[in-house]
Amino acid sequence: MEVGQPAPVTIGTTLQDNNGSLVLIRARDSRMPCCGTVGEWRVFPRRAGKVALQVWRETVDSDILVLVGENIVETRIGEEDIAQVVVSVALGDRISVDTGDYIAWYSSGQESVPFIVTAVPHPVWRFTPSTAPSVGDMLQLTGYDITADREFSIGAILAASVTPYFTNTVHEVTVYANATASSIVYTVQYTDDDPGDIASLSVTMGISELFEFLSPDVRVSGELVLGTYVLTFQVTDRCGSVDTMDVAVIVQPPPVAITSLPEVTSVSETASTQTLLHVLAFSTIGSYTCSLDYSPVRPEGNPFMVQDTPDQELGIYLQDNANILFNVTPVYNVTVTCTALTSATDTDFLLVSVQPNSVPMFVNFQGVSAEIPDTMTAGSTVYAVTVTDSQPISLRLLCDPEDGPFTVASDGTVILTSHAPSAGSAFTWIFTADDSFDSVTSPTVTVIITGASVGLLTI
Ligand SMILES: [Ca+2]
Ligand SMILES: [Ca+2]
Repeated sequence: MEVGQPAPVTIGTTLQDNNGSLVLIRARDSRMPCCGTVGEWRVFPRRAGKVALQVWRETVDSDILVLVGENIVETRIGEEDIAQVVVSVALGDRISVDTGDYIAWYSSGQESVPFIVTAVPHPVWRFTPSTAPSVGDMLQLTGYDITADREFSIGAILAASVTPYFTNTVHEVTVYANATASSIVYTVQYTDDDPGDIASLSVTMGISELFEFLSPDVRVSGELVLGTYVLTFQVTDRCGSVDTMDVAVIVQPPPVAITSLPEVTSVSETASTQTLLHVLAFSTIGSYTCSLDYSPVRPEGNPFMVQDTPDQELGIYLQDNANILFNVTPVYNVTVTCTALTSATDTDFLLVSVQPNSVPMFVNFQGVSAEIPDTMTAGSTVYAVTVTDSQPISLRLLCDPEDGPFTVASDGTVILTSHAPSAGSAFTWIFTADDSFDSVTSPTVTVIITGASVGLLTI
């Protein structure tokens, strides 16, 4: 849209003989017809020098104007009085104008914009400020006279206000359901490529029951409920150009944590009954459902399980007859995933190392040969072995020939089951100790029955 003269070169050639004057046309055709920016100035300079092309705006008092903005155009010596100068204003330098703003110009040197006297009223104010006006300066019109009814060789083309826009790059945020009122959830960012519009941008948010908008921040306003909420924002510049942005706010359950994990524990490969390996603890005490995964997997399936402990806590157990063999898998990595009633979950790990069985050991072995007097009677103790193991041991005595009258008691003592055989009889014994996991045999013991005259000898 045009304001002022669309073809200034066709307007007048007369120059005012002034220095440092500010000229303001207060006629209707020199007022901005709409909201927008000055995209182009058109001027016909008849003298070299700098001219500040300005826009002034009425304040509450229509006789007091404020300088909204200016663009400086410089005409070098040799360039003056030749042609109309068209100044295309870069986007970032455009003056934001409102309907009714006035065109004016200030020349620090001699006046360079020519005029022609009009027959119709076309009021022009002329001032000679002591210094060049700066943006924001006020101008009191009262008391100044209209210089004359004149048309000047100056005009402008208005550009539409460019649409403001949001600069946020993230459009989805997560907030925990226990976020307290007034916590900031999101901050909108926006701008306008019309620099003069930025200060006047206004942003609104659509109605939300859970969130409130205190520009530029979105805050929690009530008790949050799980779900996804789309908030719609609108940024509007002073000319009414609008941009919108949707932001999804996802309300998630407050986080939970398995505080007792990660952990390392061990269990013997001999464990054959359900064995508690670990009691789970959680950061927010409550009701949890847990599942287990494990590796390496095995054909027999998961040897571990979750169930309540006697204290009504959650425990990770080795199952009955889990049959975990150290030689097959020395360590299991158990993945524990627990979910609270809020549906918040956490996953952590329990390393279970398998302890190999300690094999029973024969200690305090009396020797690999023994002599038993033929005078010994049934019930007599004739030999003793000791076996150590952490588990209960079953001991067996293999006698050759097998009809030898010997038996081994659970404490390792060998007892005659009848009167000693006749002198010269010989036997061999082999003891077997079994912890129900591993079976160990002793060295062979050679047994000789000696006559009474020989006496009791032990080698
Ligand atoms: Ca704008
Ligand atoms: Ca053992």
